[in-house]
Amino acid sequence: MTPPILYDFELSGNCYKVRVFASMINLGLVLQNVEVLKGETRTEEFARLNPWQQIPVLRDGDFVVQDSQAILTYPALKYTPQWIDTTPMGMGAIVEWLSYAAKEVSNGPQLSRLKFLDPHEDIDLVRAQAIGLKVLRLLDNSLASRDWLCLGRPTIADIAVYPYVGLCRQGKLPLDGYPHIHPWLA
Ligand SMILES: N[C@@H](CCC(=O)N[C@@H](CS)C(=O)NCC(=O)O)C(=O)O
Repeated sequence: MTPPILYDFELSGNCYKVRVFASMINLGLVLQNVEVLKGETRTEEFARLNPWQQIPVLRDGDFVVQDSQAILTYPALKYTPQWIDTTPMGMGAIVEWLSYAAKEVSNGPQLSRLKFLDPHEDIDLVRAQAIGLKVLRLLDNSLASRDWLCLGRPTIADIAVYPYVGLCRQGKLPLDGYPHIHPWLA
């Protein structure tokens, strides 16, 4: 089997979601480095691959999928259905967290970290950190009564939320005072 290609950038937490999931399910990936900071997502060639001009992008043969949440669903359904759920309630529970990863976790911990990685980014740090604090508080509350985000087992919901929460100290969002997040991250 020819391994799928991940258009990847090492510092990107969204790419990290895909790499960490692939490693957990033993899915080999060919990593194609895209130098985001040098503008390689802004080329016409890259726009033909992903009109949104963002990484990560996964190519598996002729099939191309972009957006880290969408990418996680693809190998989960194809190879490891125990990491996803196709019942109406199970899918609803997972997609709820995927959406939260794509909006609140992105607008909070992801943007806070990006502002410290690249101070020239036009990011409202006060707003991003306020959202980040809310994300950490709600996540800690959710994990107070359970080991995994939903369905009582690890799913792609956990993988989607994990990277930017694990890296949130880089956005000056300390993890002290969130006792339930630590064992989940570990
Ligand atoms: N919703 C997308 C967001 C992807 C995203 O934010 N990608 C960033 C890197 S983490 C990117 O490609 N930035 C380059 C740009 O926007 O020019 C996902 O979850 O994959």
